[in-house]
Amino acid sequence: MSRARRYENTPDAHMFVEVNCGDCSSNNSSRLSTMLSWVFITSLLALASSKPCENEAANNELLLSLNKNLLRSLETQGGLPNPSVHLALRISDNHNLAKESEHLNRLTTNLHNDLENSLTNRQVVTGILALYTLALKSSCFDLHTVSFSIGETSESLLTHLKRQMEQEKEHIVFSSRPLTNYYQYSLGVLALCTSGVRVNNHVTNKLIKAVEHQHFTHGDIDSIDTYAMAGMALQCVKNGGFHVHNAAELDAALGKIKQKLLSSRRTDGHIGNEFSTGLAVQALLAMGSPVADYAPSIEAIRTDARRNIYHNPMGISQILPALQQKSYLTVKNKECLNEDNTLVLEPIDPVVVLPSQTKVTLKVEVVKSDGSAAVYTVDVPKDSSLLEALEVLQGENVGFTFDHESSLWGPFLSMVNGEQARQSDRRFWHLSSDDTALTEGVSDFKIQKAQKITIKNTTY
Ligand code: B12
Repeated sequence: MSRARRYENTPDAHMFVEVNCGDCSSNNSSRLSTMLSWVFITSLLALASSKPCENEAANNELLLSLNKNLLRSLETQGGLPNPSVHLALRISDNHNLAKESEHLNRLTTNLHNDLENSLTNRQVVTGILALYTLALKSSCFDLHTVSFSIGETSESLLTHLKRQMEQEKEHIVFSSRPLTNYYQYSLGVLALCTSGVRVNNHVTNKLIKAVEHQHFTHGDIDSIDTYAMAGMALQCVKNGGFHVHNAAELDAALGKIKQKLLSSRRTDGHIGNEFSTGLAVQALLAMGSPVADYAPSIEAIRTDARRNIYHNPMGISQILPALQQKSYLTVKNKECLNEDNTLVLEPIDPVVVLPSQTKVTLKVEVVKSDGSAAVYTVDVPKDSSLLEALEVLQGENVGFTFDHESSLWGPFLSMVNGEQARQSDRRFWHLSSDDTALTEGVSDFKIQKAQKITIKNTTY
């Protein structure tokens, strides 16, 4: 049984002109057709000049197909509507306004009610509240009309978000960490700022200090996603002129973030990994970086997308704005006027994927918090997800049990062999394959070969 919620800079003005395909329909060949010797040369020239056009057409096709996949996910994903997906669809250049408006209705009813319950139960839901705010703002929804009723009191969404940020800030004062994490803290600053709310200087300062002290980690490595989100949040604060008090410190933090992102760029263009590169590009765009700083990373994202790396709607929602050279800051000035309405979903034939006949042997090692380890072996069909493999193993009644919570990214492994890795204790079940950390979770990671999966109760 799974617990928790169920989910299914103006520098945008930087136009990223990478190819010039204005001369695509060259008609030189007709004039030279009588001169046989020239035919060969002109054909070659035509081929060369059509390449940029082909590239541009292929890139546009890719964008459209990712956009459609995201739109399709609104129908295929069960559970609560996903505000991050809504945000990406709304920032996009191509729209299906009817489907987006239907999704907006689901957000303002289903997600809204779920958030109201969480707030009633005094839960800290900073990140999802911030994403909800950004999603509404991206649809030009009047945020002042949105409120939550807790007991007898009704207060606006923005008041609740500000209060959550105060709680997070107080927690940082006592333990140097927010109640949730700095990614969500940054989302909170970004959502308030893009909604035109003056962000409390103390709240911003805590983020600036965290950048200074490099407090952004993901397990035991740097969290590029968090640097990127903090970059967008602080750039918004800077653009809003909210932080005149400590302008030099704010600039220093932005400089440090930019440096971190650029120094984390791999030779293949990725900044961090495949799943942080989209946010990193968005942050560089927001911070007004020159095209050369992010062009290789956009190319890396395109290559990944063509290899179908981004099948999780969350992944697509974070790269799609970057591929269109936009960042989440766009929502600040969004007017929702004269929008395109040409995105249509062609019916697709349902594909029945039969389990592979080929079996692969998986070793599953569980390392509990006291260091004790247990190893299991299970044969599963090739291309099974890790989740499916763990289900098979659990079904064999050999002492292995597990449970998961749902999240925007899908099932998050929370309990193994009766032991919870509690986020309140800053612990989680870390996943690795043959000693290399997985970059995907249990439902996305596919078993393609025999390997040892280690699930280790780890602190972060
Ligand atoms: C903070 C964080 C964590 C924290 C979460 C706890 C906490 N309270 O801070 C910790 C360190 C525990 C963590 C763990 C993992 N994470 Co993480 N995490 C993030 C981060 C930076 C922010 C998530 C967040 O707060 N979102 C905002 C809120 C509003 O959304 P939410 O869905 O409610 O958030 C919850 C879930 O996202 C969940 N969660 C966090 N990571 C992951 C990963 C997966 C696969 C799932 C299903 C859920 C999940 O924890 C969040 C807080 O409760 C994202 C970055 C990003 N780009 O999204 C990476 C990110 C989601 N994580 C990622 C990964 C790979 C992992 C691990 C699989 C790493 C590993 N090898 O073990 C594990 C999860 C293993 C498991 N038990 O199932 C990838 C996912 C990529 C993908 N294609 O699936 C991301 C995108 C980072 C990256 N660029 O690689 N993570």
